[in-house]
Amino acid sequence: MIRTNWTRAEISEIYNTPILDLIYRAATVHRQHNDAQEVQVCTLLSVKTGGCPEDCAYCPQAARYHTDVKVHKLMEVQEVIGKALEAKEAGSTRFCMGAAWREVRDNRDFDKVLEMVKGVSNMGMEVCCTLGMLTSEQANKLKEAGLYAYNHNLDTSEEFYGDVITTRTYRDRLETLENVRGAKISVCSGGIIGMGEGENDRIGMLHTLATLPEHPESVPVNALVPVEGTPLEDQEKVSVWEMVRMIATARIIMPKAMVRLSAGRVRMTLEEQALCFLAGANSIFAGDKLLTTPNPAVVQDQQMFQILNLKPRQAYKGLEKAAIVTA
Ligand code: SAM
Ligand code: DTB
Ligand code: SF4
Repeated sequence: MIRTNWTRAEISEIYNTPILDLIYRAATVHRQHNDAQEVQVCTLLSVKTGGCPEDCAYCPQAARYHTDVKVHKLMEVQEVIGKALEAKEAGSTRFCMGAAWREVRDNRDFDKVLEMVKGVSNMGMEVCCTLGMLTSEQANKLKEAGLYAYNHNLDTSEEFYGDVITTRTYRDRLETLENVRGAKISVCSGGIIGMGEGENDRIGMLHTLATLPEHPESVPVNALVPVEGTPLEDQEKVSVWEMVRMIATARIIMPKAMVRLSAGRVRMTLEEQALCFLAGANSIFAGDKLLTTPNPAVVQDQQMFQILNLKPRQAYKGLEKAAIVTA
C-alpha cells in the first residue's frame, strides 16, 4: 500500500486529475490511513536569525539581501525553553527551532542547541530542528540529546534548484536527509510553491520525496511568502488550487506522512484552508510568527479548529515517549 517506486508520469497524472476528483481521491486516501479530524499543531522559533551566507532567493535571512530582518545571535537556552512552554500552553505538541545557518558547526553554539533540544524534549513536546546541513555525527548527537525530527527541505525540483539557490547543491540536501535518517531521526522535508517554478518542477520535487528509500514522516508545503529585498519579492501569489493540488498529490503518494500546510496561511481564508485539510493536510504552524514572517493569530486558528471540527494531535502519537527519549 505504501509505495516508494512511483514514476514521474504517475505522479503527473495524479497532479493533473480534474480538481474535484483529485480532492475526493486524496480525502479518501487520507481517511483510509489517518484520522482526518486530527491536525498536528507545531510552533516555530527562530533561535538564530539572519546573517546567513547562503543565497536562497526566497529567504529574508540571507545576509546578501537587504531585508527588514534584524540579525540576532543564538538565543539563550532558558529563553528558548520559556518560548517552548508558552507554545505548549497554547496547544502545540511540536516545537521546531530554526537557525539561519548554512550548516551546523561543531562549536559552542551547537552545544547550546543540544541543551535546547534536551530541555524541550523533557517537556514532553516533539522537538524538531532546522539548522542547515548536518553530518552523520552531528545527527547522532542531536538524536542523543532527544531530537525527534529534523526539517530540511528540498524546496523544489532538482532541475529548478539552481535557479533558486547556487551556494549548495541538491545532492548536499539529499545527503543531509540520509544522515538524519541514518541517526533514526524523523524526517521532515518538503518545499515551496510560487517561486516561478513550472508544474513539472512541483511534480519533480514530489517524485524525489516519494521515491526516497522511506517517505519523510512530515512534508511541509509552503506557499512563498514574498519578502521585500529578496530576489523573489515580486512573485505573484499562487492560487489556492495549486496549493490544493500539491497537498492532495502528496497525500495520495505518501499516504501516511503528515502533510503540513505551512507558510502562506496569512493570505488564505478559512474556506481555502478547509479545502487544504479536505485534500489531506493534517498539520499547521501556529503562533503569530513563522520564523520571521507573520502567521495567523492563535485565537483565529482555535476558532478555525472549532468551526471545522478539527482536534489537535497528541505528541508522540502511537509511540512510547520514554522509549524515544532514552533510545
Ligand atoms: N537555514 C536552514 C536551511 O535553510 O535549511 C533552516 C532554516 S530555513 C529558513 C527553512 C525553510 O524555510 C527553507 O528551506 C524554506 O523552505 C522555508 N522558507 C524560507 N523562507 C521562506 C519564504 N519566504 N516563504 C516560504 N518558505 C520559506
Ligand atoms: C518549513 O517548511 N516551513 C517553515 C519551517 N519549515 C522551518 C519555515 C517557513 C519560513 C517562512 C519565512 C519566514 O517566516 O522567515
Ligand atoms: Fe540561509 Fe536557510 Fe535562509 Fe537559505 S533558507 S538563506 S540556508 S536561512
